[in-house]
Amino acid sequence: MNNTLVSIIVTTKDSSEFLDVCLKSIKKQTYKNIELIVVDNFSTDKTIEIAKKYTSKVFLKGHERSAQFNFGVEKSSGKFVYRVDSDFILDREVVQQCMDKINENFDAIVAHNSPDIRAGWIAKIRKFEVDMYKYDITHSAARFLKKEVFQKISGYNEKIIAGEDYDFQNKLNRANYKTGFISAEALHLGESKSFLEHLMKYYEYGKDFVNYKNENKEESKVQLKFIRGIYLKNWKKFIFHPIFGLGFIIYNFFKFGFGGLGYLIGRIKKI
Ligand SMILES: Nc1nc2c(ncn2[C@@H]2O[C@H](COP(=O)(O)OP(=O)(O)OP(=O)(O)O)[C@@H](O)[C@H]2O)c(=O)[nH]1
Ligand SMILES: [Mg+2]
Repeated sequence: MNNTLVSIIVTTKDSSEFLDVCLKSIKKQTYKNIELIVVDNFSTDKTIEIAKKYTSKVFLKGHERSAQFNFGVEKSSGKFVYRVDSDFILDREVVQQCMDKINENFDAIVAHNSPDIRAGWIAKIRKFEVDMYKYDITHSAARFLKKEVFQKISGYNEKIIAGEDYDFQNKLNRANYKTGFISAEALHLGESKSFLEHLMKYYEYGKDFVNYKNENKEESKVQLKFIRGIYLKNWKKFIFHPIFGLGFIIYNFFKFGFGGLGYLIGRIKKI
């Protein structure tokens, strides 16, 4: 049990900007019994070339992250599976901590992803927000879990692109699986550098949120709330960092505006 094989599956699409450092951080894990699988959505950049430097298990498969990860799990040999995005750098202890935690009788584990603030001021505001979600099950999603559990809940819903991680965690919760948290983190390098680019991403995600909402009617009321309980719980953060606090509130109006517009268009298209 202490040296069980862990399958790490990285889904990619034109990911050459960060893939090399991502895969390097997987190779540098203190836990060594790792099978690395890359499932690529027909990239036209150097993604495949980079991936092949680190593993021979590189597959081509569409059409988006959820379907690609499910496919990767089918190809895996590990007892545990771990979904790592191609723009993450893992702390060296992440896999070891996941293993230690899962052996304490958990089924799935959350390693917090924190925005890389070197990307710019939007990433700084995002970090102010996202770090409030560390250890909070409502706004987190497990990516490391027992393969058997992954299969029992039928993996990721392939119809969902935005909010697929929330959907997945909600399925785990409904089936009464136990989710634990670790302190080690993943650094999310792929933060938006321009505000407009970021808002357009939410506009696009908004269009797809119809699918997440349909599957998660109750949970979405809390998970997509404009003013979240977790902000109130972290009120001191807003007092001690007033500029970030105010920046976050303004940013949130824009995010919900663009996301909401996308959502309305998505709904109209569905009708
Ligand atoms: N955009 C996109 N990403 C894909 C696709 N297939 C796999 N991925 C991977 O899905 C993961 C997440 O994609 P990102 O574009 O980084 O999106 P994200 O980080 O979830 O978005 P934010 O958290 O909102 O910044 C990355 O590992 C991508 O390489 C695809 O077809 N399109
Ligand atoms: Mg990303």
